[in-house]
Amino acid sequence: MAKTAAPDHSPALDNALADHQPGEGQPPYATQEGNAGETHQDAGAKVEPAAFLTDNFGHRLSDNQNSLKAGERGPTLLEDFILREKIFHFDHERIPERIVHARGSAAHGVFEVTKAIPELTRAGLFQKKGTTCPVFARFSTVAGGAGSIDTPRDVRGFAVKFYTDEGNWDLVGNNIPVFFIQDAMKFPDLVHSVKMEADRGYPQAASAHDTFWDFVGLMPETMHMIMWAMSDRAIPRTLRMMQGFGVHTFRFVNAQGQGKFVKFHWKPVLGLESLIWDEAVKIAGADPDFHRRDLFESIAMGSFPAWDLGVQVFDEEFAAAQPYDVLDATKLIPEEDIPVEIIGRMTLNRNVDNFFAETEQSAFLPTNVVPGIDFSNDPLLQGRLFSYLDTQKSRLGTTNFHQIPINAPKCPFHNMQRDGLMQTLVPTGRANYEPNSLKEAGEDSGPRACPDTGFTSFRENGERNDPTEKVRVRAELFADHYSQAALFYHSQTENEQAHIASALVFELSKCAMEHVRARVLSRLRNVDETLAKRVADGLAMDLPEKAPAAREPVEMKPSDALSIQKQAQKRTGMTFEGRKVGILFAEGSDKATIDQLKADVEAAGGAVFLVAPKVGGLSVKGGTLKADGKLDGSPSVLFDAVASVLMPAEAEKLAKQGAAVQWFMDAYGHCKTIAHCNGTKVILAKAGVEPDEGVVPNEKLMEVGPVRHFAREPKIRDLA
Ligand code: HDE
Repeated sequence: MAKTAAPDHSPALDNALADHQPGEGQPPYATQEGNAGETHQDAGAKVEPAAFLTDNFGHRLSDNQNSLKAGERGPTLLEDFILREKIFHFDHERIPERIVHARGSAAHGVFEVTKAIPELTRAGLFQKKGTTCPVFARFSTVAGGAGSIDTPRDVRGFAVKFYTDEGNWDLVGNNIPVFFIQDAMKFPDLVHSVKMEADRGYPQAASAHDTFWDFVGLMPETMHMIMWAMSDRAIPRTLRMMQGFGVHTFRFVNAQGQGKFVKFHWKPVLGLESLIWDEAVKIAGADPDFHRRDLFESIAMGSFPAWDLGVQVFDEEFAAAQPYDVLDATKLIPEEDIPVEIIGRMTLNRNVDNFFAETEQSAFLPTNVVPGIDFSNDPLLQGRLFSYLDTQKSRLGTTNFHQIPINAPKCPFHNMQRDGLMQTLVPTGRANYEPNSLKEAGEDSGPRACPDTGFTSFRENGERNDPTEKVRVRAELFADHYSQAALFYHSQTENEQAHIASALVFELSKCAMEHVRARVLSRLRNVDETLAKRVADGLAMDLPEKAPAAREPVEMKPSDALSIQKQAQKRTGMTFEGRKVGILFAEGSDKATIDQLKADVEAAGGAVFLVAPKVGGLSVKGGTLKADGKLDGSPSVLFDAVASVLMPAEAEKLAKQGAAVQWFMDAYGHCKTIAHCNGTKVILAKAGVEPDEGVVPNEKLMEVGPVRHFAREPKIRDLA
């Protein structure tokens, strides 16, 4: 169905559209010219009117009325992907409604600055009179569900999203300047008490019931707000004639870093108007959508609602002199004490095109502030700073909810956040971390922080002489990055140090960017000069200049607890526990020897895995023996130590097999204990196994244990 442009919308047009049934009496395919939406849709692009009906993947549908059946009266076929997609999508149409403020109506508009206030805030928006920015405003009731009436006695949400050049600023307020509670901790209790009662599921959208008034009676801090909620403010005549308030005390910060407290006010150009309670009740029956319809129709008719944005600005001195705390959201500042200064006007001039895509999916975040607007320590506000991001993720189902067009900023946004459910952006390159030096290799290195123009929190809390400061810094001692790196390195055995050097050489050899290798070497010089030299040699590179240390490292006494090998040397007993020994046997091997080895290892808490050229069962001296694994599928890397029991003739045969030779070569190369019988020697010789303390007759297996014999390593491997 063709989309209706908002300003043309009228009940008459509604009827005309309802009568139009595309598909009925038409050929299955419309003409080529008619298919305006044939081009692909970019993410977030408007769905253009189109003549061809397709499924979600662009396949044209020939019949959208009848499911596919096995014969006229037969069962529906599972094959019917068209039916399945249509029903499946329908099944998933709903998302969780907002926990509070579920019932809302919204519109697009524009905000224009009518008074520049650079002396108060560095926010780009407010630097020049006449600056405009697009806005999206959503008005809501609080307690009722998404389908509830528009005119209950309730607070109204007044949330405005400013799409500024410096990012979104969300002023998420109410039509009442104070709130029920003082601390975020009480919010779930407040909301539970006012929503429909937990056992009976009613009343809907009403505060006139036991639990709410029970809460009120027990929480005297609600009294001020109760005055407002019981006043005519809670039954506005129209959304267009109610005030809005930021409620909390916020902070303006100017380019010099000076801060002032600020409270935000929206004043309706049409003035304030409320209903009489009796009217509100009757309207609830006569037109439950009274406010939604009123907003939509006013805008559609070109009668655009407008509000002036005003500010009450004050300093710490004023705050300290009041008989109330400006951080307490149950208090207002009388306009007689601090007048409201008007700085801009919002005009709502465009209805949403799609209620779900825009109004329902809009996500407001009090944390959306721009440089020059900051928070105060109001404990209610502080709780909100956490809550909204969390709720949007669960309501919209993904951390990428900011990509939904209504939530996306209209200025560019770049960062290294990646992936996640429903990712619609396609970032290119590999700069998904920061810092990076990919630029030095001629690659795109991605965006960087901008200390001058980026958001910085107002440093001094300043409220009631709070001595703490908000800072993004690390304490001075955190600047020592090398002392403990050196401590670790110097605590290792010679062998372990060689492993570290080898690992660095291996890893950096895989690193194709030479400037990166050089930078790491320059840092290693702060850890240990010989290590740096060793690694440089391994890479065939010259040692670069030593990197300057942010803080000179200090000498620390080496610690044996940091070395695996030193720990292993100190360990007594238990060496077989949790370890596995592979025993190689073949045709004719001596079963008694194998059984004895197995029994000894198992008695010591270890496990044995029998390896043979064939698994089905070999005849051995003393019976038949089945292997747990075939030789070429059970390499010695799977075991902590190996043993072998072989008749000389079988050993001769195995010595010609790569798998057998490799079995011992690897065990030797990996510094493992090799216990063996005499017959095995022919394979050991072929595998280059030289006698050492870890190459022992089978009888010595238990004595030596499944430990590593690192003394062997220099013989077999050129350590960097
Ligand atoms: Fe909200 N509030 N709120 N609130 N609030 C939500 O966020 C919350 C409070 C307000 O049109 C939720 O997206 C906590 C004060 C408006 O989409 C949720 C606390 C004020 C809207 C939430 C408060 C508001 C919300 C529900 C106490 C006036 C609707 C869905 C610390 C200044 C925005 C959502 C829209 C919505 C939490 C108190 C205004 C659950 C925890 C005070 C206008 O995140």
